[in-house]
Amino acid sequence: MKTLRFVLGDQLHRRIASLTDLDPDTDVVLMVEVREEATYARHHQQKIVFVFSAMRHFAAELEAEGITVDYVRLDDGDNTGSFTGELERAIGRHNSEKVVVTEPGEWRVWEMMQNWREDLSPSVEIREDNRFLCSRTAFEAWAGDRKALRMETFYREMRRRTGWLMDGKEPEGGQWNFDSENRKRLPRDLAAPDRTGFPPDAVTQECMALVAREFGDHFGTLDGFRWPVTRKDALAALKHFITACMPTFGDYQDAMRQGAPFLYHALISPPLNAGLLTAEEVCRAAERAFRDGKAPLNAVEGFIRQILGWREYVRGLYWTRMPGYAETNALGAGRDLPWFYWSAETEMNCLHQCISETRDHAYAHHIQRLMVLGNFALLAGIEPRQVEEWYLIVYADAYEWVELPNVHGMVLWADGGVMGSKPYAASGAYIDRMSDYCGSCAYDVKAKTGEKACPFNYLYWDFLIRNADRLDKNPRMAMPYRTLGRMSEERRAEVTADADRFLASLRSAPDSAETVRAAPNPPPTGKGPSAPSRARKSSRPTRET
Ligand code: FAD
Ligand code: DLZ
Ligand code: SF4
Repeated sequence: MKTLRFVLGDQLHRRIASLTDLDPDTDVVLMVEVREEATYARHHQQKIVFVFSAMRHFAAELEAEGITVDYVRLDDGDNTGSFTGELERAIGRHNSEKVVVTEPGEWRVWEMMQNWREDLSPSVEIREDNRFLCSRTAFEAWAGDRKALRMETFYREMRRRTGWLMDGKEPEGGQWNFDSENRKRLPRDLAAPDRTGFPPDAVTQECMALVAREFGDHFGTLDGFRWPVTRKDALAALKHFITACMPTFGDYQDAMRQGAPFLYHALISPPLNAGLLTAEEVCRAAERAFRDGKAPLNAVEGFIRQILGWREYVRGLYWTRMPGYAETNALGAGRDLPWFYWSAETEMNCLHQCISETRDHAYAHHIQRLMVLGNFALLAGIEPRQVEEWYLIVYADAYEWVELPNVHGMVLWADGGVMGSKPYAASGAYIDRMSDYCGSCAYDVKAKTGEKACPFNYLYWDFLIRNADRLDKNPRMAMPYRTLGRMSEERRAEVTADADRFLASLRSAPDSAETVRAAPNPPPTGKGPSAPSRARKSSRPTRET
């Protein structure tokens, strides 16, 4: 039977479910570069280059094995621009009797696949994505009727299930979690390790030229592109991380330093999410480093928890709760995304640094995403949809299955506590403790009120005041609300006045044409000059607050 095996741009693994029983004599692998995928969210330029170049390399590797690949390039004159259009054309070209796909990473594409099953004449088989350590069905069984789905409970179950970092039935070292030993301040004289960058080869350079031509008005710069685009290079990046960074990963996992965007982080999320690496081999490599005495338990446990725990957990949560998950807005946040998220033009140095690094590398590490960029969006009460669209656009590793729970649940608490028992709200003191940003800031992190005070300081209390009716009964928020209760009326009024003044000064569109030119490739925002490309369709249930 002539089977058409459709592989998407984030499914680039030789043993992906849709390729397992491939017959090179009869079957054709279909891969397509389509405008719709590059623009449903106006992705960072580096993200598009990464996906296209990784797809082209993967196709070449399959061909080198003797497999027939039908690869449609973006600039192919007949390209219809969408998955559905290209699949229909390919079915006609190959007279296919059957189509095999692997389930996608986004609800949007899942809905498309359901339509293919109904509308197309060859049968369409959708296979479970075999790259994850917990299947959608296994997660649903674990979730059952639980109201709150806590990562820590899930993670322990996964440790038992895989046997990783286990000593018989007990966790290695007698504890499940070693975070009390992690998350130290970075000593000033400690130099961050070199990053293994992969200079663009000829294929990547061709993709860079294409993206500059077709998507040059998208957010982000291309010059610093150093992502691994083949499995070979992704494995080299993993090896470098395990030997050079893993031993210190836990200690400085939460640290931030001006001019050092990568520190001890793995930089593997784009290749991992695209299929160039698997979660299993990454976790096994980390565990081996511990067993061989090359990395301490606090570091290895902390790292494995990110993948076996957080990564699997957010995916399970996404598929269990979609499509309704994206629609909630538990804190009723409705402010527009400030323009500086695109231009990096803000006097708040921490935000300026994190946004500039995001623009230059399509990357920011976890704490920058959570405690600087996310914390600001939470405290300022920015509308979840606009924040989510921003995160989906700007990071090379962003796909909705992983971006949405992290932003909607972890950062914005828009799910009302499904994911986290309380919002991760913090004042400037946290950023000052974990970074050197405050030393070069126009604001004073120690000042609590007034024009020069760090905006995080009064926004934090203003957030608690604004959301008292939603949060003050939360047992995990008892302490800050007790402190707020002791605050004088005069001080509360100062907080509110500072916050109102500051929030009123935020612009959701560029101030002037001058600013537009100054901003690198400013994309249209939700309220900006041109209409937004909505990441998600409006076919969802109506918003609850
Ligand atoms: P490291 O810090 O070295 O961690 C190792 C690996 O652990 C990562 O590669 C990643 O695969 C996994 N991991 C760690 N934390 C998480 C997490 N919370 N959820 C899922 N996986 C995790 N990660 C994405 O892959 N795509 C996203 O779109 C994404 N959006 C995020 C948005 C917000 C607001 C936050 C707070 C986190 C987000 N993350 C996302 C998780 C995390 O920030 C990135 O995975 C990490 O920064 C990638 O860099 P790294 O490979 O150097 O990670
Ligand atoms: C992110 C992305 C981009 C920019 N372009 C393509 C593409 O042209 N072709 C393709 O197969 N995949 C692309 N992707 C990845 C898809 O968006 C991803 O497969 C879906 O979002 C499902 O996770
Ligand atoms: Fe950020 Fe406040 Fe520190 Fe400035 S003072 S860098 S705004 S935390």
